Amino acid sequence: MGSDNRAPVTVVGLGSMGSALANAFLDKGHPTTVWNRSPEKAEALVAKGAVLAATPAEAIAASELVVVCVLDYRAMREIIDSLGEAPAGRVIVNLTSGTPDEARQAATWAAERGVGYVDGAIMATPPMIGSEHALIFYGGPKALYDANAEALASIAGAGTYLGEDAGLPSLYDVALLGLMWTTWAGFMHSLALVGSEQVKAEAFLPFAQAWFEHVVNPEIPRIAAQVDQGTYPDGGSALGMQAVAVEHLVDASRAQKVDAALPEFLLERAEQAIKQGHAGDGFASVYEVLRKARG
Ligand code: FVH
Repeated sequence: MGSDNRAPVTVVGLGSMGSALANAFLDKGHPTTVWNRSPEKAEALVAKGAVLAATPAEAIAASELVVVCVLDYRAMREIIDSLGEAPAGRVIVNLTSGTPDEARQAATWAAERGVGYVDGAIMATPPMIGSEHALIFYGGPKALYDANAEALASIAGAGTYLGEDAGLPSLYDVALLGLMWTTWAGFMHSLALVGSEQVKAEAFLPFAQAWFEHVVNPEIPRIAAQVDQGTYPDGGSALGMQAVAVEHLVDASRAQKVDAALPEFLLERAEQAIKQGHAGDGFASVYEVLRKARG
């Protein structure tokens, strides 16, 4: 499709992310209608060619494809409910972050009203939007996704369809965020430890980077394969031995007067896995403890 016949798009919500989305649609030549609760946030986009709708109903009437990106699902539902009548013939692509349950409830709510609904989770920051590296996960009816995939490629080159289940994008989203935060937390705990002896973070950094490159990252595919197979060969470093090393980490953290909660959590879960019979298995066997909610 040339830029003069790009599909019209409506963007509802012009916070940092919604503005970036609208901006990317405009950059790629989509006739773009926008609406935001605080209309002043639309000024720069209007100067660039966007049409500012006076109401959500007017915005949604303007395009078959309606991208919603507001603070949370409650805000999204408030906006759509304020329409009164269901927006027939529209496809809502909801890029608001939330939980898998919220996404599935929204999909059910949309289906009951005959509204097309695709859920999405943005794994990018606003400056990345429009680039080939921006990743957005999508879930919902495949026909609806396929019909809008070309337009959605304007906001994220790495759009990835996960399947018919609208809850999967949010599940992947929270899983990746959890990975990011726990990795950062582990790094910050290591900095707190060396910092307790006045070692500068930047002096320690090259060792942490090499550790990630040569030890942490290469282990990830092996852990994934073991988790899928449900068997955890120790590879020469059994959990029983590693738990003793984690105990050193707990003891050293306490002795250095550094917050020990993170390694204590790890030790407690490793000890539980050992109690379940995994002392001779690899570290990945802790997965068997983490995957079950504790009563
Ligand atoms: N920004 C980021 O880096 C992350 C990247 C990953 C995905 N998130 C999610 O995107 C959603 C929107 O985030 P945002 O960064 O645009 O957030 P804000 O700049 O705070 O803008 C919030 C917009 O939501 C509107 N809004 C809030 N409550 C209501 C409501 N009750 N009714 C109507 N609109 C509402 C708000 O309007 P206003 O305050 O400007 O009038 C903004 O348009 C979010 O789910 C992130 O988790 C972003």
